[in-house]
Amino acid sequence: MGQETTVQLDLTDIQGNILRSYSMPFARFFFLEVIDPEKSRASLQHVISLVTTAEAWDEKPAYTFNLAFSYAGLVKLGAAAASLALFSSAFRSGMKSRATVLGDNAESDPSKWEAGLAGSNLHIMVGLYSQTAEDRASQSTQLRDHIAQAGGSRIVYEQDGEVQTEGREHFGFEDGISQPAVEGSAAAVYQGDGTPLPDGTWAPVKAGEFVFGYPDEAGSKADPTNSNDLRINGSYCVVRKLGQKVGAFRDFIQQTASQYYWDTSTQTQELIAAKMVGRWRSGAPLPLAAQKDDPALGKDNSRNNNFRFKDDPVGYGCPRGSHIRRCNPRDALDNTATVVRRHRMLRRGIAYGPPLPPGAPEDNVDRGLFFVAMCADIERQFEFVQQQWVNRGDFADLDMAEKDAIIGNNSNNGQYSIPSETGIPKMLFDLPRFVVTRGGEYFFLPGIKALKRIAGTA
Ligand code: N7H
Repeated sequence: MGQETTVQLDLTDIQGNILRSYSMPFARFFFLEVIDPEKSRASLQHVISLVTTAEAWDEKPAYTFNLAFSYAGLVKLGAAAASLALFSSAFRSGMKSRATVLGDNAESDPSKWEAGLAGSNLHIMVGLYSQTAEDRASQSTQLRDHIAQAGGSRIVYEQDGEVQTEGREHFGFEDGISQPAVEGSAAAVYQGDGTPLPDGTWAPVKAGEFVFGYPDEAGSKADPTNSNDLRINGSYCVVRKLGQKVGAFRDFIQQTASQYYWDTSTQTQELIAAKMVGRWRSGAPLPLAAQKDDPALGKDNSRNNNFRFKDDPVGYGCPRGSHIRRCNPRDALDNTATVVRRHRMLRRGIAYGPPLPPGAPEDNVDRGLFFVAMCADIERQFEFVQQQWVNRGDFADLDMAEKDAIIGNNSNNGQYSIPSETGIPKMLFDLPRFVVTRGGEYFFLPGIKALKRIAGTA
């Protein structure tokens, strides 16, 4: 990394899933409605000591627990008005009301969301990660018993997540490779994780972009001495259940190979898939492996994120509209020094649902990504990326109508351009939607001290 840091993060107070990916294969998310605030606060008091913090691990635990609250949840639990007023308007409004900004229309419209994930009663989210399915089952039983006995809240929805074979998500790509390096965090970082500097190195992103109470990239920070501020050492947590239409994605790639490349070989289909994401399924990034896959590069964390886009302004290697170039343009935008680093997020999602076996027809079983992302500014980070970079093309000098081919809210009218230095550029039309929003909410992961205040003990 290119810069030394002096920031001391209070790792004992910050919840663990903000600063590090647990990299555990099993997860379960419980969504609770508070029905009796007093009993619910009392039950929270009992579980605070179980919450996994960002402190270093001598040994990786068998499971982890984290607690997050929606704005409606904080209100219901009786947080003080002066504290509530400090939260952002997107968080206070809730995810459903941000449908226009997020592009949640047509099949992703909140009116079509799963009943359990569409209500305004998602007050508390408990995140459980474990190394084994047995631990997930036994810890879930204990949690359900605790909730039933405490009587302050009821479980309204549960969502399981499982890391798929080789860590691949349902479209078959290696996921969870690129994460912003956070200043002062002890999590492992690799070349390419931070902000590109002109000398070829990378600077970690300021902690305040993700955790309240520390300077952000603009030098501002929430006042850690403000006793009303429940945000200190906490982070917003964007939760979205994103269904993936795997059969439609595979069909589209095959049709594109036939229609635009006149060659349906596996090699051509893999190339088209890679051009849409910006990485081969192995994780090897197109800027470092433009012509053919390099699985060894895909696996090598010291190399697989160490790339930039500026030397390829047209996008011959990695298309300007590809998913990774849109979601983190690195040095591709002229004003990159001031802008891109203000729109980062820590991704902590996990796949859900069974895989669709290779070659199998669409079975209409629900599968996808349980998307979880942490940031300190929902509007500027998550919503900006979703609205301006995912669902618009003009920021990259593409057609306004061109959207992210993987997660854009296309309705059989999408377009996607694949430039080529040596052959005919391809302009694909009529892209369907491959990713559908099935529900979600904005949550907040408080620091431990703030948790105690929410539970009424401090
Ligand atoms: Fe994306 N995919 O499997 O195709 N994503 N994503 N994402 N995504 C990334 O670098 C995927 C979604 C980001 O720094 C990879 O870890 C799928 C949303 C960002 O270079 C792959 C879905 C948002 C990055 C996928 C989905 C983002 C990223 C490459 C939904 C934010 C890092 C592997 C079902 C609004 C970019 C990796 C960087 C990478 C896929 C959703 C953002 C393979 C299937 C909603 C910031």
